[in-house]
Amino acid sequence: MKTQLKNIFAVLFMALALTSCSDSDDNSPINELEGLTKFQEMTNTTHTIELYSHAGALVQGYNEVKLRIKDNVTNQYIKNATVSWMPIMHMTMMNHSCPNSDVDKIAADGTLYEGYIVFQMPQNDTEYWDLKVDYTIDGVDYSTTSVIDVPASTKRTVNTFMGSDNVKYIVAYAEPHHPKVAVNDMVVGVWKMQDMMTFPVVDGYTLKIDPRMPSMGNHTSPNNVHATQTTAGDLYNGKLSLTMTGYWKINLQLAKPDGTIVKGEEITETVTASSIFFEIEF
Ligand SMILES: [Cu+2]
Repeated sequence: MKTQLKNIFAVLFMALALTSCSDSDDNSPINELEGLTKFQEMTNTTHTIELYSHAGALVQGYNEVKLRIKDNVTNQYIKNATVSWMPIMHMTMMNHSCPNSDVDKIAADGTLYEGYIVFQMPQNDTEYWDLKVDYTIDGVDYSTTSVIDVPASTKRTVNTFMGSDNVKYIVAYAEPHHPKVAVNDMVVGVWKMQDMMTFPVVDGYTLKIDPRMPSMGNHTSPNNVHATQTTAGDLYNGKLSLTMTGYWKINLQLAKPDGTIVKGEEITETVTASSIFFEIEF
């Protein structure tokens, strides 16, 4: 049975390899790159780092980024590297980084590594982001740095603010990528700015959500669930209820574990929007 399945997959793989004209030089799992688009290559003398995302681009806000490391000589993808990265924004007066995760291997026998980067500001004419990727293969250290393209988002998906506790926070919208008229699984992130280069995850808070349609009497929706964290260091999970298509403003309040609101306002008859919010339109 196993052999039969293997044969079927082998045939499928060959059919795919014949119909697609590229990427035939690696023996990684067939669906590894499904839904991903390469948006950049970073090359040094020894390797080429391929950067992938669902959208095929980086955006201001939360980005799930995947990468592969190709040996420039053998054209083989490296499966045993240890990888880290450092995004830096080069501004006129200073440099700073942004919230970003560790880079982990997705599957032991695959070639992809993944993590997230939250760009809290977009590039502009004179200020830009670059990404430094450090990696170790068989005890040898390598590095490469490239300028990356981070255009401004038209909808707000990230908020940077000073809390009432004088801590500088960043909250970002990660999912749903493709919102539906439904109760959507929502993923957000909460980080603090410890210094210009260090943005750790904030643990144990609650990001309260109140989605509203400003164009329709500012109505809300039922069955929303505020975003909370299951495991320290992780992103936050909630439920985002969207009862119709269109433009929604997701009003936010960030609450400490003891319930203290450090930023954001409750929506009332007179307060129609919070000072921190996400926007979606679908
Ligand atoms: Cu900046």
